[in-house]
Amino acid sequence: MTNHWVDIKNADVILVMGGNAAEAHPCGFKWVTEAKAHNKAKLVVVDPRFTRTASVADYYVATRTGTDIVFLGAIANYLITNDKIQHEYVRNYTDMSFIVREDFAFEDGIYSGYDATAGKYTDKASWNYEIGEDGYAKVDPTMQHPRCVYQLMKKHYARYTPEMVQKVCGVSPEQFHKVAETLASTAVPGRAGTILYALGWTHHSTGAQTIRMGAMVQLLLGNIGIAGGGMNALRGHSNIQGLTDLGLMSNLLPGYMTLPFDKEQDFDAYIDARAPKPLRPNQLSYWSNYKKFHVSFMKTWWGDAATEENNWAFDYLPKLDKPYDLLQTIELMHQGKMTGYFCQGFNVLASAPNKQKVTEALAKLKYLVIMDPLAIETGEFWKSHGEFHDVDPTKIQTEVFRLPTAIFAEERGSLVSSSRVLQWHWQGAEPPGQAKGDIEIMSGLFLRLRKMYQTEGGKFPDPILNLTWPYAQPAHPTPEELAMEFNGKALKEITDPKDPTKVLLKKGEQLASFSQLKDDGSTASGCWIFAGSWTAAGNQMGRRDNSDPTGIGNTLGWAWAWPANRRVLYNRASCDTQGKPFDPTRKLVGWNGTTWSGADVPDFKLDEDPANGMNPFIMNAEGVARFFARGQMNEGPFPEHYEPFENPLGYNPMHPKNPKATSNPGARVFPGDRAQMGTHKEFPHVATTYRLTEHFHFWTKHARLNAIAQPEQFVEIGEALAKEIGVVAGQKVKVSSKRGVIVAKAVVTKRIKALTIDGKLTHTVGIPLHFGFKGLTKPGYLTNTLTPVVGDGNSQTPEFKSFLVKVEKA
Ligand SMILES: Nc1nc2c(c(=O)[nH]1)N[C@H]1C(S)=C(S)[C@@H](COP(=O)(O)OP(=O)(O)OC[C@H]3O[C@@H](n4cnc5c(=O)[nH]c(N)nc54)[C@H](O)[C@@H]3O)O[C@H]1N2
Ligand SMILES: Nc1nc2c(c(=O)[nH]1)N[C@H]1C(S)=C(S)[C@@H](COP(=O)(O)OP(=O)(O)OC[C@H]3O[C@@H](n4cnc5c(=O)[nH]c(N)nc54)[C@H](O)[C@@H]3O)O[C@H]1N2
Ligand SMILES: [Mo]
Repeated sequence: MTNHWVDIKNADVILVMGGNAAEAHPCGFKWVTEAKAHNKAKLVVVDPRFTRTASVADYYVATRTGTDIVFLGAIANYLITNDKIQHEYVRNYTDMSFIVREDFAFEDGIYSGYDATAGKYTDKASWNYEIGEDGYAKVDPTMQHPRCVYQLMKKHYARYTPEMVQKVCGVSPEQFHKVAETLASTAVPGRAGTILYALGWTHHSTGAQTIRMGAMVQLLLGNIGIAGGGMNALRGHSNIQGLTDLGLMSNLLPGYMTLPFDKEQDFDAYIDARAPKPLRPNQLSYWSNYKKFHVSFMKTWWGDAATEENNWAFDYLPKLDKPYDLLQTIELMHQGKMTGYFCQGFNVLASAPNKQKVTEALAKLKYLVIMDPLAIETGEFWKSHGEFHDVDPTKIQTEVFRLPTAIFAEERGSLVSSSRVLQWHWQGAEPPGQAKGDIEIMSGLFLRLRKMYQTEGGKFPDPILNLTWPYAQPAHPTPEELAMEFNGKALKEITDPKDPTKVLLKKGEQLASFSQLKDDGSTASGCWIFAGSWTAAGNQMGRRDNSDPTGIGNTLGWAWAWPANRRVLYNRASCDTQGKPFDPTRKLVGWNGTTWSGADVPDFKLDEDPANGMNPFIMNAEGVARFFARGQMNEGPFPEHYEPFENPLGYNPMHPKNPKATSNPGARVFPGDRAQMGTHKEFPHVATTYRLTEHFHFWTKHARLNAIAQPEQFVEIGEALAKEIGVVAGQKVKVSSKRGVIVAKAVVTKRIKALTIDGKLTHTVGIPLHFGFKGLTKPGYLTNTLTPVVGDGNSQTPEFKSFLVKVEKA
């Protein structure tokens, strides 16, 4: 979240689109209720299903899955053509005035740099600003230049009309206008609007661009960086925010640093590529400090073995030939290229797309290790529960090891919430039986591996042998020791550069903030954005002071938020160029003539005089927010609508004559998976998968009360479809896709309506994801028996929310 849960109460308009907060985030949703009760906020919900969130909305619109870029693109068009934009904000704080290169082009769904034979983008150089000889991007403050971002964007979204929304999404122009007008009411400085989203936006082959499109709408309205505004991703597992913060993705290092690619063998070039110089005069470009974050991280992992002479052990880092995301991993496993697989807190058989492929892949492993408190489906994948497919268990050689682990309530430590708040929690119970904590298991593995390298050698033992392991009991590192290591400390005495007699940090002292990090090896920090969470004053995550002097809800004494305990990112943008809050009644920060201060930690240098012209988006080299993604996105600088890989029409209604632009040209599909895509002729119904409040994924079916509340798999179908296939509520239906078949009870509902898409009546089918063959619910099929394997163009998140099936009476 750019903002945080409590801040939702400050909104005048709340758009929930691409998520179902009332059911998947029921506790956080109370802040929507607060905004409605105390602020007369309007709640707008856009979802293919009438959910419990929709049931309390002021306005609900049913739409087709996978088409939100059309809806939001049309909102952008509406705001621009009806002049409903926050002018001062857009002019000063975005790239609207930046001039784009002459060779940039867009035609019939495809951008410049596309290789038609290869079917992909091979040259993204034209997706950039025009850079002058001084190294700065060229701008036209009048925004009249035909190639400035404003003019290009206006032209790009002119095609996104209410009529197009009707054709593609199945939403009438009246419904569209009602949503557009409600959102547009927040374009004035005195009104705030927020967007809450989750998987209905991410689980698509165009997920990342859908989120960008939402952010673009928020920028036009001046809703980023203000109280009651923002782009708010409602995250999933309780600590999934912490997972990405700590870099537990195959291409990341902690604090959103990135691993080098294999063509990046040179350390200085690796750093330079990630530490951009400012693209406009007087801008900060905060990532230019990358080397400080990186060297401090390397000192944490490799201590004295990371020296200036060996480029801080740069050679120890793996260099990526390609991303090793989930879909890639399963593909390699399926090709028989993997020996072993660790499933730690992950039920891959249930949660990854195309269960048949996952089963075949796991069957090719030599060993599979499950670290989980429960006996999960993945550990018994060989039992072949499918009635329609699966593998022959007598031919499987995979050895499965089960290591029973503790669960979070049986451990102490910190969890990072969607609000970026690191909150310390205490142990509630002892783990049962032989269960051990994850830290203990991983430490045991590491110590044994290190011993093997010590005694037997190995190809490249240095990274293992030199890894720091500074814990009092090596087999039992404590959560406190790890938390202090993530925060970081001074490795030498650090003095004030302006006054060397002044000692800022003693040797060994915990860092107070990431502004103290150095690139000369004198500081260590395991995760630079966490610096400040455990300082010399102790554990900041354990703080429980909920005082809120201004009433705006920031509670700066409650736990600790990254970065720097800031609760609203980009909060400098809540003020005009002179540093005066746009809305004094919702003041976050302001300039008082000598310093920035307010109800939040300013997202700015505290003594930065606004007269110097530094802009609020300090993480971007241009200092402003981007409508035009330069090289950053894989399918082009402006979000464009592409159909889901399985779609009910067989063409893209925005580019009906260009098959290359039917689905996202930037998405990745492996050849074997492409052959497993179905067409609307065989599979005429659109399917989407989702959560129920009564279950948490695949675990709570092991708990009796939850199993009683929702005892067995069902499929939701609309009344029109039920009539068409001759099914009444409670009867069984067979749902097939190109990948497999499930059988479940039909719930016939008014909550899902058939939509008319480009003249064609289209039915949507809703399938909850929680059921399987382990636990106390009625044994049944895994929902992911049906889903296709295709990753979003940037994140490689699977397209779980839009694919094709055929529903029949069983
Ligand atoms: N009770 C419960 N709560 C949970 C979880 C759980 O298992 N159970 N899981 C947690 C996790 S890990 C996560 S990631 C979050 C997920 O939180 P959500 O994303 O809110 O959960 P889903 O139920 O998958 O809801 C997605 C919603 O998006 C809608 N949708 C599908 N496609 C589209 C589309 O193209 N456009 C729009 N506008 N809407 C679409 C669906 O109809 C559905 O209502 O929930 C978390 N909270
Ligand atoms: N079709 C479809 N598929 C989906 C989705 C969808 O919407 N539709 N949603 C996707 C999303 S957003 C998510 S997040 C995934 C969820 O997929 P998974 O993460 O695979 O599902 P969970 O059941 O949450 O698995 C987590 C496991 O961690 C175990 N666990 C709990 N605490 C601990 C602990 O302290 N240590 C260890 N080692 N284990 C622990 C639990 O018992 C559980 O088995 O599913 C994805 N798959
Ligand atoms: Mo999730």
